[in-house]
Formats: sequence, structure tokens, C-alpha cells
Amino acid sequence: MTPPPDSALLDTPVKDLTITKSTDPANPKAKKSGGNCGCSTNESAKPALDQKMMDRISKHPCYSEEAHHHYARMHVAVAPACNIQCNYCNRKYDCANESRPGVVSELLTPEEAAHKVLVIAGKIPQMTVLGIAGPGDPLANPDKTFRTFELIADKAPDIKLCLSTNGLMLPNHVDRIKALNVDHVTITINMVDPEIGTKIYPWVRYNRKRYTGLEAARILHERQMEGLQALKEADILCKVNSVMIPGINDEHLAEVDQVIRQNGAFLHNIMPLISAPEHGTHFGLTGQRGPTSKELKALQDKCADSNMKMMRHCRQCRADAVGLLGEDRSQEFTKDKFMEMEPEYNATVRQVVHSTIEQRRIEQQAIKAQVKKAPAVETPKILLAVATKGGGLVNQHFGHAKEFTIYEVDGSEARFVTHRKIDQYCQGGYGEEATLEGVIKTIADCKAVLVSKIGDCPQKELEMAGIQSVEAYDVIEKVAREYYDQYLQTLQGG
Ligand code: CLF
Ligand code: SF4
Repeated sequence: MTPPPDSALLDTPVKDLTITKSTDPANPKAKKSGGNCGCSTNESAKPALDQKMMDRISKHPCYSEEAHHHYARMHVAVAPACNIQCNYCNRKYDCANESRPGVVSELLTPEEAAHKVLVIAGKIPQMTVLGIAGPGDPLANPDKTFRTFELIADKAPDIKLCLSTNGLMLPNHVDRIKALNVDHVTITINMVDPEIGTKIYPWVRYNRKRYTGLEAARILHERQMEGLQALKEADILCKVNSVMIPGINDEHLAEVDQVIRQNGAFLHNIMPLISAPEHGTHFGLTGQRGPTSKELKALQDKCADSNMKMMRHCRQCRADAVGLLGEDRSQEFTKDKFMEMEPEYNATVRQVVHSTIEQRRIEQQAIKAQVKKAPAVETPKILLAVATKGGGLVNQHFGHAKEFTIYEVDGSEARFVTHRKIDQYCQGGYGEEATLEGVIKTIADCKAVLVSKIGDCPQKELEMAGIQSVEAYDVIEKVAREYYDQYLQTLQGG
């Protein structure tokens, strides 16, 4: 029998909010965050999506921020070759256009990939999207990529197909992408000015010829624009990824945002350059730095001022990623393991699980609507760090968190801002002092941490740093609202 889905996603929330060791919420030790956390995303100013569009993205964890709390994706690494050279890649690792640099995925044949998908579709029925994102460029390996899609479409038609490409060969394949019902395509576009492109791409290989310098960057740019236009004409949803490279394209990406928006992109995902010297990339070896989180957020906020949706929940996954965006279950499904497993794909069971999740989402949306307010006066903005293992809930122990989800809250609403990775505090039953210091540093600008449980020791240390601990198990926005109201009362009470 197919096992039930990860219980974390379908847990029933209990109504309980405990602010442990209530300190003065206006603790002067805490960094001032009101008004300076810089989130200028104004969702209410954006045009609402129509129902058809909502249906297209509602189970895609990358295209819908809300969906990423509930639904998982998986990647299969079937595409080893690449046709361009990016200065942040050295081909020893997964394609850095869609993946975290420094990660090597296990290469599969299309048949092995299809087997893996059918295994995981049974074990993780909330997995709704299959993406091909490397380890090279999927469209530099069209036979393997499309063969994999064909096998999945035939055997598991409820799984959405997704691919990510550098765009060089995209115009040649849009018809086939459309015919295979691939509804989501990502292009990595780092420039719309080939002069800037020369600092990012030393060469491209196109029509069996190798181009360098300005000519290479111009070809790539023209092909990317052609591909974007063709996707629009074919009514395929396009997300654009851009790697932010300080001093090279950071000031240029606002223009990229404008251009891709005018050309029909649905979503823009600006990712930080990761250029560790040990990865051996050109940028890593020449000391090119990546952006700080503050610089990244400032650029995302600037671009989000337009009508364009800005993706902020990207986790720069692996080319063989499995699970919710914030979790990495790829090691549970290495080739030696999944080839021993029987495919448990069952469309009916999956449908039941999805219906349960959808019911839960409706209930949560009602709760979120209840706690949303229209404040009569301007209220301070604060940041909160949330420990969650999915389902839209505060439902994770402080010591088990490997990342915090950051929300910005004011008198009106709680808005998702970003994720921040941390080292897990609790290791084998006890916590490390040095790890805790790092965790506190990471969330130093937050007023409180919302967790299902926290031990006395970390709670005291957080309190000394001006961060309150809130124990709760409920919808994130509701817990955030309740904390905020108490915070405001304390502020107003002097
Ligand atoms: Fe994969 Fe990419 Fe499709 Fe998502 S990932 S191919 S659109 S299914 Fe998502 Fe991962 Fe970020 Fe990519 S979090 S790296 S944006
Ligand atoms: Fe590397 Fe991807 Fe760039 Fe190819 S497109 S060079 S695999 S980062």
C-alpha cells in the first residue's frame, strides 16, 4: 500500500500561542527593524491573477510562493552536456544557472529517471512537478530531455513538466516543448546588453561553431530574446532566472527585469552569485564576490516595484533535488537505493492527497483573511523568523530548523520575505554554543522566533539578544498576527 504523505504537511494545527519568557518586545538591544527591513513588495498593487492562471501555477512550488509550503518538486539529472561557458561554472558541478554551485548530481538515463519519478510520486504524493535542470543544459541534450518527458507524460500524466535552460537552443525546441505539454520553462538571462555579457560568457557553441567575445554574447542574447518571445506566443509560462554579480550586472538587472517583463516573462528570480574559490570557477578564482543578502534584497525590492512577480523563495536546488523546496531528500533516493524500489505511482491516491492539501489551503486562506487588517494609521514593520517544515504552519522545533522563513509584519498583514539558512542547533540531543551564536547572528534583525518548541538554554540566549521565543503550532500568519498585536500593545503601553 502507498504510505501516507509526509505527516508534516497534513498535520492539524492546534490553537496555542505561548510567548516564552515574555521580555519587553521593544527591547532596546534588538536591532531597529521597523521601516528599515526594506521589503517594498506591494502585492496589493499588482493586478490579481485570473482563475486560469491561478490553476496553472497553484501546485507549482516555484511559480507560486504559497504552493511551496505544500507541494514538492523533483529534478532528474539526465542532461550532462552544455553549449556555453558561464564564468560562474566550471562544468565539474551542476549547472549553476538553476542549482547551488558545488553540488554534483548522479547522472541518469531517461529510463532510470522515469523509474525514479514513479517511485517518488508514490512515496511523496505531494510531489507535483518534475524539472530537468542539469547537470548541464537540458536543451544541449534534447534527446535525453525529451525522452524523459515523454516517459513521464505517458506513465504519470498528473505530474507537471518543467525545464530550465540557458536559452541558446530554446527557439529550436519550443514546438516540441508545447507538444509535450511542458507548461513551465525557465531561461537564465543575466544581461540584455552583450557588452555586459562579455564579462559573464567567454564563449558559446552554436551551429557547430565556437564564438567568443561580443559575438558570443550577442548570439546568446538574441537567442534568449527569441526564445522568450516564442514561449509567449506558445502560451508557455516563463520564469527568468538572473544571477546577480556585483560590479558586473547588478545595476543592469533592473533593465533586464523591464525587458523580460515587456517580453512576456511571468516571474523573475534574481539569485545571488556563489563563487567559492574551492569550486574552481573563473569568478571563484579571480575573487569576484557575490552580493550580500542586503544588496540582493534591495535589488529584488526595486524590481518588485513593477507589476512583475518577484520570486524570493528559490533555494538554488540540486539537479537531482527531491522534496519541498526547503528540504533535500535526494540522499534517500540515490541510484543504488531507488533502483531497488518498486514504483508506487497511484493516480487515485495522489488525487486524494492533493484534495486534502487543497482543503487545508482553503481553511488556511480563510484564517489568513481573518487576520489581515486595514490599519487606520501607519504601523511599524517588524521581522519574524519562523521554523516550519511545510504546510504553511509554525510546526518545527527550534533545534531542528536548518533554515528560518522570514516574515515582515505590520498592522495590516504578514508577508513572506525570504529564507535564511542556518546550521542545525540540535545535534544528537544537545546544542552547540557556537552554532547558536551563528543562528542568533542570522536572525539578529528579527523581533521574535516562532517555533513549535524551544529549549531553555537557546531561549535565554535569544532573549539576551533581544529576540523573543514564541511557542505555537498554527497557521504562520495567525501566530505572526497574534504576536504583532501583543508587540504593539507593549509598545503603546510604554
Ligand atoms: Fe525545478 Fe526550476 Fe522547474 Fe522549479 S527549481 S526546474 S522552476 S521545478 Fe525552483 Fe529550485 Fe529555485 Fe529552480 S527553487 S533553483 S527556481
Ligand atoms: Fe555551467 Fe549551466 Fe552555464 Fe552551462 S549554462 S556553463 S552548465 S552554469
